[in-house]
Amino acid sequence: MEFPHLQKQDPEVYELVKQEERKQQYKLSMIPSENFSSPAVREALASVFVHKYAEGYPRKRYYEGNQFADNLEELCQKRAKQAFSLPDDWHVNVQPLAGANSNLAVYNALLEPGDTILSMYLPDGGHLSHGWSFPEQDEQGLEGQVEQSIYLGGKRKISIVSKIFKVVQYKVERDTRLFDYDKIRTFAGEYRPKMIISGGTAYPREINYEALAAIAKDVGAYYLADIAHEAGLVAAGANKSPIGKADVVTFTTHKTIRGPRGAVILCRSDIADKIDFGVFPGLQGGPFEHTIAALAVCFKEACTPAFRDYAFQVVKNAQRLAQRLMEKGYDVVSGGTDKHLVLIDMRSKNLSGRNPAKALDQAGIIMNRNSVPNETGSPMNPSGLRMGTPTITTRGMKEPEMDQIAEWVDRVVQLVAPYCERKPAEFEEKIKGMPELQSIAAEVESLCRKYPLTM
Ligand code: DSN
Repeated sequence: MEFPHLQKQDPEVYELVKQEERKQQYKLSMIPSENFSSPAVREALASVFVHKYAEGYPRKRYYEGNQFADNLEELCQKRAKQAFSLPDDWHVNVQPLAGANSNLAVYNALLEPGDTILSMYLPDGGHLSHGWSFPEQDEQGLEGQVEQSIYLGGKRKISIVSKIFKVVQYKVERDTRLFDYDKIRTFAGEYRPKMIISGGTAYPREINYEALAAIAKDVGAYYLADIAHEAGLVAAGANKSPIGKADVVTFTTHKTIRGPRGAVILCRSDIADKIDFGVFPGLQGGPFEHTIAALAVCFKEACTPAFRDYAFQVVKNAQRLAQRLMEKGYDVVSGGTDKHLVLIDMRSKNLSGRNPAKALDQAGIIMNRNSVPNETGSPMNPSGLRMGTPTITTRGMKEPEMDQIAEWVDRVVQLVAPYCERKPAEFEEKIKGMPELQSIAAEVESLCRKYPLTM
């Protein structure tokens, strides 16, 4: 994209934009929650809709001058319905500003302070916006501080959700690192939540939506399926859909669905008024109509055969990557993936996630350190490495490139493993300018040049 006005008026910001652009173009971005949106999405995002205040909902706004914003928001809702094949008795709200807001709005709409939420344990791959509190001090790590299958919350409330509600969290099983739905049923019976939540950031397997919906029904709870990570895969049919099973579905719009940063709530029509009120005026002010413009473009793209092929390839690529890494002796959590992400427990290599992730960045491969099931580390130094295929698949990469990436990951890890015991600053000093890492970075750059991004 050209930025002639920015370049002239503010060269400092312009240069930072260009630096970020170069990084995205010539490094492999493999954070699973990221993606590259199309130029059309970004043009809509930069449009004059950024100037318009539109508090309220289409045809029911608080300010005048919203004729086009109304048409736009209705178009966006219509396209969202198409993209997710929503039944007639489901409703769409495209106004949440971000994923955490969309979840807060749902709690605001359907719960009372002090109610119990049953959600996924954060270190097993849940999400902060589903509630999180630490048992004691986070620096001490979690091992030995929590029960094996259920977490009743700790004294140190990290997320506002844990301050407002009582949050109980189900964990994955120690051996399989998968959910045991019978245990979740037992916990639901015991703790009687008002809401059960599924979804998160690092659970590599599909969720059994039918099972959780049945459990929620039995205990009289709402079931919220947060599909922020999988939304694009669900829209394309590459992952199963919770629509029609859960009562409410939330998702962010910049991950696998490849739109602008934002969020959407889908829900049964009978709770639509509560949900809308929970968003505005319950939580937010004016919606970002420029984001809604970009979202409308994203949903149109998501209905194309090309997007469907893309989503299926995202999964194939992640599965290939997981397979190759397992062949190299890495402990891939749950033995593979059904989705766009691969989670490795680095303890099998006597490593943690932090320093290998730093070294991979030097080699042009951006992944993130992450907690894993049975975590013994701390939030700043967890035991896992998380990687995803959405952005590299957007570039057009397929299975042969996944083989190459697995090779590079392994080369980098082997190269720096002898130094990984060092303190972060010493480690970074040691790897700075390491010729072998630079040489891999050059190989990565030439692969990226073969699969350029449309900037
Ligand atoms: N921060 C996102 C992720 O990386 O998964 C979730 O909010």
